[in-house]
Amino acid sequence: MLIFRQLFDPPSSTYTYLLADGGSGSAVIIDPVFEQVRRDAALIEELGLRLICTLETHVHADHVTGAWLLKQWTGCQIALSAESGAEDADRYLVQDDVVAFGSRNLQVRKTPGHTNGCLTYVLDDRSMAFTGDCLMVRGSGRTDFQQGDPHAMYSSVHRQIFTLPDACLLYPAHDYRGLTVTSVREERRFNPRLGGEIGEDDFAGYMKNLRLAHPKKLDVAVPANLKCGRPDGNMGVTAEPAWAPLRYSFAGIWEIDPLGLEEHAREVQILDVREPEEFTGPLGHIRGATLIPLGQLAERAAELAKDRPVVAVCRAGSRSAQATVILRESGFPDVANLAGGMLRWRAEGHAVEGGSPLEYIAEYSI
Ligand SMILES: N[C@@H](CCC(=O)N[C@@H](CS)C(=O)NCC(=O)O)C(=O)O
Ligand SMILES: [Fe+2]
Repeated sequence: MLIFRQLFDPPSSTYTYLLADGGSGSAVIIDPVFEQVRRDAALIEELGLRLICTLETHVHADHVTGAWLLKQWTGCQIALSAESGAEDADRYLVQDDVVAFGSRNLQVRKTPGHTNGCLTYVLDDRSMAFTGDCLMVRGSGRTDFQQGDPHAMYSSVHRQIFTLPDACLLYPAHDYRGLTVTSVREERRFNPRLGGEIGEDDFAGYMKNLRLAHPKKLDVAVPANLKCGRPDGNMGVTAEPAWAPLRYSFAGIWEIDPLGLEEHAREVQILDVREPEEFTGPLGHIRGATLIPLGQLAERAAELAKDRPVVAVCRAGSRSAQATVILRESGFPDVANLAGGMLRWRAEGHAVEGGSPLEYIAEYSI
């Protein structure tokens, strides 16, 4: 079974693709974005996958790749085109190379035109291809900088992409209108720059008159991407919160496990956001917890100190997740959610004030 996810970075309109072999859990990620590495790593962890390789479709001009950072976090390899000019990769890909992940693989096709080192990755059964900034949905990558060449792009599209099966789905590296996917059949017919009877010189004429502004991040992105996204010094690397062992979820919430909270209970403020009758009810509450029901939190957040981390707690961990969002919006820098709430806290045997023994609590009786 193939696991497939299309992820989006709104500031740069970049698509990142996660592909994995369900059997072995081996995964690759195509065109990760530096600022989204935390999100992508959380998804990989939640799906129980092991990242074996990052793949670039090209040296991007509009965002910094997350390849280097993902390698630091997961120990994966970094791969991109042998013609990229980039240093620090583990694997330099050429035409017809095969990138295996478990029992699945991607085949490498050279598709220069946007840059010299542009690659298209084709899934083993030719049902999907990742075209980078070569062929886009009813569009194409620009050809006016980074060794761009409309003649090379025309040939790449016609020889390497339009020769795939009609039904092959095509996934680009960007879309500026929110379009997510297309197919060989559609683009051969309807691509306004390259489809139908449009010839090479028609395409070159079109591309010479695109008149796009240069990407805003060009001067930062290209040098960083020529080092696979390795930042200079510590610049740009967001530090992990150091006050307790936290985990970032794909839902966008920092979480702490019951054991982590037990170990750091003295340094943090525990905020219980349940209703008063729950606070004094059978599940009990954690010693020292401040009770502010979720519905009152936005108005009463000032009752908490901003210079000490806050751990939000509720019954099962969902209302308290929202409490962390409200606290962040109120300017609290260090907040986390108790994963699993009081239910898990009690199930794992941690102490409470008040409450009933587990065997008398309905939630625990089977
Ligand atoms: N406005 C964007 C630039 C977008 C851009 O130039 N995108 C490139 C891909 S790196 C492209 O080929 N665009 C083709 C198009 O928009 O038709 C930015 O500042 O980052
Ligand atoms: Fe690009």
